[in-house]
Amino acid sequence: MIHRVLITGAAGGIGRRLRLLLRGAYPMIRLSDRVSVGALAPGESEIVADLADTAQVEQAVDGVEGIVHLGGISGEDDWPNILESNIVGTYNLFEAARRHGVKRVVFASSNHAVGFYRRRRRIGTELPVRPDTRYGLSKAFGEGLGALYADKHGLRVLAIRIGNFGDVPIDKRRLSIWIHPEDLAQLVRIGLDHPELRYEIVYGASENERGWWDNAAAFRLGYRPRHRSEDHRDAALEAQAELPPDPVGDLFQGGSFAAMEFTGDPEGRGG
Ligand code: 15L
Repeated sequence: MIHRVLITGAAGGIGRRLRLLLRGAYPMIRLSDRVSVGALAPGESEIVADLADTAQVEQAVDGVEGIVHLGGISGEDDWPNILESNIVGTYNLFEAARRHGVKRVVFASSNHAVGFYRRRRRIGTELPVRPDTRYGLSKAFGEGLGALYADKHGLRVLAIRIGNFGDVPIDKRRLSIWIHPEDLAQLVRIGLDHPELRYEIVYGASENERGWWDNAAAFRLGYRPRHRSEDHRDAALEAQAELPPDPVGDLFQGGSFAAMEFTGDPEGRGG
């Protein structure tokens, strides 16, 4: 049983929601970000830390048993920023976890690790990664790092390829990849608590009838999403009708991320 949990990136959009949803589930939750997370509730503590600074990361992980690693950049950026926040930062986090005997890490990966698969394909977690951005590539790196630390050092790791996090799916693509905050909280708790977890990649998706992902690994671990994207279909499709077509993005699962900086002809590209 995990008692002491660190959440990195706790001041971000996902972090703020998960903080509320995990409240009370673990006796001590330490919240970390580069900025303060604000007033603390009973059972919460805070440490302001920069993931690129090894000494600060060591302090942040000291004494915790589980980590929910949400910290880093959550969209495309230039290489020096991705390198520092998502590659070096995630390495520092896993390395500090090993040194401090942390038992589990739940890693916030992203659908953009596989964003260059075509929308007509249904993909599981055993295909090679097809990152659609430097950001997606950094998430693939984090998944690999998790595998290394699980296999070499016995850390238990769940990498969640989060789709689109929010209260409702906001367009057609998001009907396929949406995850409600409560469903993500359920997956995070599986990552922190499931006795048989060693290393697993799962998709962070609610029950999405139009989904592109085979989430058998999550279901095997007991995941039962409670939210259905089709319940929001009309609003999402209305919102989609207001958007201009995206000749590249509409072909690929990663959408506009795949289209960013794209050069040439999409014919024959992607997986
Ligand atoms: C992500 O990984 C991003 O963090 C988020 O901002 C969304 O853009 C999401 O993917 C998405 O694909 O909709």
